[in-house]
Amino acid sequence: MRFDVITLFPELFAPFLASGVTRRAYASGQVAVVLWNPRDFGEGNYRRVDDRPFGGGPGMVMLAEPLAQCLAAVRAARGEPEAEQAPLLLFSPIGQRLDHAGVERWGQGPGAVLLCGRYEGIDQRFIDRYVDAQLSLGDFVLSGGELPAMALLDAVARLQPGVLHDAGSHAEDSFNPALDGLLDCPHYTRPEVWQGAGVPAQLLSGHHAQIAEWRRAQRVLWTARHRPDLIDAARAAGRLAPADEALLAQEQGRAL
Ligand code: 9WO
Repeated sequence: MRFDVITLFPELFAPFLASGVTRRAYASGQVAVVLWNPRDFGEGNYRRVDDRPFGGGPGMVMLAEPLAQCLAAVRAARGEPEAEQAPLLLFSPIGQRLDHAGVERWGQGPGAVLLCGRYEGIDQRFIDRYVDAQLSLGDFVLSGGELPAMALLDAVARLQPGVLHDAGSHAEDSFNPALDGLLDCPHYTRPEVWQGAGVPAQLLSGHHAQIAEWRRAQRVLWTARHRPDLIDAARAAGRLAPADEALLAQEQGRAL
């Protein structure tokens, strides 16, 4: 699939696209990323992309016209028939919260066009006319939409076949509803004792069934403690086994 990213700071993406387990997905075009700078479509000799807000106030607002021209160039390059156009996504705190289901939704099919805002924001008329969905990472404000765009790209890229070293790896991720929507279990590596702290004996036992049972119990108990909402969702979806319920009942008895 293909993502076109509209950003005044395309250089922020270079080290991100060239690093980590996802690098090959971008380099091979498995997740193709094409960067576009609205400044290339800016107004006048200074290639202006922003202006002062009507009504006054601090800061600058991104001009609609350079964004519209940039988007037209993106649409032409993608060459999609109008009915099959990839969605234009804007990252903003007023958007719908991005979660695993959203990553799967936006990371399928043709991909998407990602618009990264800067300054105080974007002329609302451009948003009303062209933006298909607004996505939020949470209730906080950034200085630009680039980090959320990279977050979506990263989450999409690691779901692609062959990106993670071992094929089972992301099947076991937290928030993968195909599994059970529970949090991951804690991880340990060498040394066996670090600053006086040991490693759970089950992990050192070499008994695969015992290890799997311990990990499942940890996932259930950690999720119950840290994200009880996810336990409720897992139960509602029928993803908790009788053994999980027994464990939770036992833990609740201990807490009372
Ligand atoms: C900022 C903002 C703040 C309160 C209510 C609505 C808002 N919209 C925006 C906005 O679209 N800002 C643009 C993108 C321009 C300034 C930097 N931008 C931004 C995106 N800041 N923070 C985000 C963001 C995106 C996704 N998840 C969390 C924060």
